[in-house]
Amino acid sequence: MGMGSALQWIGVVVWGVGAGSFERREKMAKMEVKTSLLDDMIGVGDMVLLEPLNEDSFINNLKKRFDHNEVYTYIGSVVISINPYRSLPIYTPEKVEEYRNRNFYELSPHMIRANQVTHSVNVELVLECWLTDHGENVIFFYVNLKIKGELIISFALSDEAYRSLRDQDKDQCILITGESGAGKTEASKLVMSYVAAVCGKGAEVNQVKEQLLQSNPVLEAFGNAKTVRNDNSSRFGKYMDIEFDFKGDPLGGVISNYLLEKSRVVKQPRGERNFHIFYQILSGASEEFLCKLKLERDFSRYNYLGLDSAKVNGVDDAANFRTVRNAMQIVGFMDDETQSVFEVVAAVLKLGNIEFKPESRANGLDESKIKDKNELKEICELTGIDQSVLERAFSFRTVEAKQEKVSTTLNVAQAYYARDALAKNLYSRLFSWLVTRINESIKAQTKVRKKVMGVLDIYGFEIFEDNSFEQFIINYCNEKLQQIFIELTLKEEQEEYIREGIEWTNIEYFNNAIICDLIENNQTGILAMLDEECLRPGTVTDDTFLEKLNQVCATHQHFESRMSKCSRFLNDTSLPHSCFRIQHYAGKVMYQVEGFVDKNNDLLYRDLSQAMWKANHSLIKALFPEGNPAKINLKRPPTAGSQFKASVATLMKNLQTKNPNYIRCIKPNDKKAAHIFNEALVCHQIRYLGLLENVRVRRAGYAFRQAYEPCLERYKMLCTQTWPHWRGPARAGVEVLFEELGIPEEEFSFGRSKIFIRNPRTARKLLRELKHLKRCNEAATIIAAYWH
Ligand code: AD9
Ligand code: MG
Repeated sequence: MGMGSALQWIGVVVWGVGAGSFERREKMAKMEVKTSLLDDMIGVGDMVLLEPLNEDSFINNLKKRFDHNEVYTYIGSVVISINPYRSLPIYTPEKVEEYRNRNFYELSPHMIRANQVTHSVNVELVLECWLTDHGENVIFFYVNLKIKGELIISFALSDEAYRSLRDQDKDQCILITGESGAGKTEASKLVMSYVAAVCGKGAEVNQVKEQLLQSNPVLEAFGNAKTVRNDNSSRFGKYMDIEFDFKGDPLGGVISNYLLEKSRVVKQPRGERNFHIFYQILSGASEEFLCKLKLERDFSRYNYLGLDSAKVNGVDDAANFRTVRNAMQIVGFMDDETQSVFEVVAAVLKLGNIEFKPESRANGLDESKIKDKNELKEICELTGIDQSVLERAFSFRTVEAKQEKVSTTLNVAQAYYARDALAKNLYSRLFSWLVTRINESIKAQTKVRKKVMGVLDIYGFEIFEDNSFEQFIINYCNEKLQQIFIELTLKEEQEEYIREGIEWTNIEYFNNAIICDLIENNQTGILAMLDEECLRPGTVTDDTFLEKLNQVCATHQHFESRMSKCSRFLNDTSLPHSCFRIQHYAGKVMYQVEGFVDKNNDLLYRDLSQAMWKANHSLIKALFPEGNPAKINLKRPPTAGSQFKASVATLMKNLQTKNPNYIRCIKPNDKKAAHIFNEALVCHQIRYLGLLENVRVRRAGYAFRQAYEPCLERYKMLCTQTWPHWRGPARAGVEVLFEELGIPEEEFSFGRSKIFIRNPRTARKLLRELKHLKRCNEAATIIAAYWH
């Protein structure tokens, strides 16, 4: 007997028996009862299956799950994640055991302990499988992070991204969105841990993985801070490409950082802190190291460290300092580099203690003088900056134009401005340097063709009491991410049905493109007007900028201001004259216009950059290349806003070339507290994230789709007429296949180039039968070989 026919014969017979088997049907029925009981109790795992679907049932389902420690819920392949604000004892060993010996493909949803356990230090990553309802990618892995046997957190999704990356040769990106404190950064670290746990082994690969993971504590120490919304708030945007070889082993990574909130270096809102690293160094460094850095342990000695909230509950700054130093070592910082980095940190902290006093000059003007030169002297000793040059740079400003050089004296206010500008620049440039340095270590060493998985973790949408340029930039970035979500999941999905000629009733959703346009339009956008104002000759102030906004944006639906010509807001006393308000997709935010011009200009007097460039300190010198007199550039550097806009545009382009996977993080309460599920707050987030619309599109739509050729190729062995060869057009083959399988007509639609399957269960059934058949065929192969 030929091998091909043996396969076919046994395959077809077993398929027939399998499908009708009483025992199997009974098992399935039992499972379904069990699943629905479970759904009643803990809510459904996938909102697509929720009955009935409305806002109340949606929130109720999330709440049920949250109360049962189920913080992840799907909308198709989008993951909703609710911040539990505590360690999660989600999956008890008994539960795992209960499911353990079940047939993998029969249970839904189902968790089964997988065979892979990875140990790293005292942290154990246990991989477990979870069967979900979706399309081809039926199996999601959970990564359960356990410390000393106790489950700390569990995470799904990245498996789908990782496997499509490995198996379908498609670059992936994981977009993590949600407001400040919703859990984005934690999620992004779990994705990275997951990837590290599942892919490749061996010393070289392990080093790459370890370095990728250890870049996190370093960047968090320098780029995160306590805010009123989040004790570990990211104050920069981060996008990391993890690169893999053809086997799916990691080769390295590249990190891009987006605009650090540098104003925090010199001033923090009430109840907030400066960047973690300052507190870590003062708490965790040895006496000897502090002495070397000319620092004192006492936080209150430093003007740049806000007084009222220096200690954060549950945060051990000293221990974190050791973690950061250790991480720097693993990432590959040499000892002298680490030393230089901390010298810069110390210098920044000490700069804040330099104070100025006015001194009258003969011409009647006040000139600023340093009150006590001790701090200045120590900074200069620490950093190799020439003391007299720095002192002069705090008293005079030189303006160079073509052939001329004009020196003017600084008054006290200007001297403070110069000091703070220097501190902010030193720190933010140090931060960018750290990213570059980490990239040097983690970049892929080989030039083989790579596949990429991008992970985006930005600062979340923010509304504070006082919102300034920084919040404006952060919220703009969030608008752009919402826009890409809309484009790819709500708009694109619906447009595909229309393109494919599938009957479709449009589902309405709010498209925030209009708000993005208000901010970024090249002619009339707020950023363009801010730039125009900054570059305009004559007296430019925040008020003239606001006037300009009022002229241009007055009639825009999402812009509000009391000075605008539009009378809508003239009597709105909640809106002061010095503010404008934007109705963002996630809520209304009132921005204080004060500081916009200045922060956008981001001026550093040339005398200061030259003083830095002259420093006998290779790191500081490298941070201020424009201070080199030989490279004087009279052109204005691009403004902060335009740089940010350009880098966000590049990021969006990059993301659009990849297959997106979403984690939509939700904050359950405003108290940073466990167990509290504030329905109103969750409802607000669900609305602005467009999650209900997301489910509606998924439900009215088709869970699974595939072009005719690959679909036929994949499933043809399930049908006697299409196996082993189908001679006609692929579409006709799929028609025959579906008819023979007895799939009800309402379950699928034939598009122009693809088959669309409505119910995930149908897609799953196909796959289940295929797997079943394949297993039988393996048996057949063995039997056939035996008979020969
Ligand atoms: V921001 O936009 O950077 O201000 P994120 O990044 O969204 O914000 P983050 O991940 O930092 O929030 O989470 C805030 C805090 O919530 C963390 O410090 C944890 O204490 C807590 N958290 C978040 N996710 C989890 C989780 N999956 N399990 C337990 C969590 N705690
Ligand atoms: Mg964060």
